Amino acid sequence: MGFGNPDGEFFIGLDKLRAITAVEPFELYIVLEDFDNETRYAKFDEFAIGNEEDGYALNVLGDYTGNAGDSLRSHRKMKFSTYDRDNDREFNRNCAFLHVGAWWYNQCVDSNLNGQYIDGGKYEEKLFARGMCWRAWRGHNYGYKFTQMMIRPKCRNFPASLKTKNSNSHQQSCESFS
Ligand SMILES: [Ca+2]
Repeated sequence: MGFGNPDGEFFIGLDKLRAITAVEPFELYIVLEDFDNETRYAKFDEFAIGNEEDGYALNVLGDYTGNAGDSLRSHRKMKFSTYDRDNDREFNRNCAFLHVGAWWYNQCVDSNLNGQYIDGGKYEEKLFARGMCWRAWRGHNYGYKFTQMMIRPKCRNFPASLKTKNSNSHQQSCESFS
């Protein structure tokens, strides 16, 4: 079950995300908007997470393209951590508690898109990566005004206008789905 409002603050829920991404190959498209109204994106040409037993790990993360930088790569293969379920690789700390948001933490954080909304974006250094953080663009001490993670099947036949120039790069993995 997801929670929130699909037009506003919304999270689809890990069970549903797992069920969807297990069926066929998916792409992940992340949009970030800062408080200067600049928008950047990060696209990953494959995306899938594990099941509950596997801690909903970020198992599949394909090639990156975009202009926001890749702040998800270091979280690959990590299980999902919440404030009450510490699956990260920080021995003495709980990353989800520390950074106030559930995520696929490693040691801990290049991104934290479930972090706090912080008006104006910039925050004190001691609040390190507590906002909706995507390090590769605006660093650890900035929370974006808007973030969105979108997925879509990568192997179906979309209208030409929706296709990207890289859509044939993984043709082989798509053969059984096209
Ligand atoms: Ca820990």
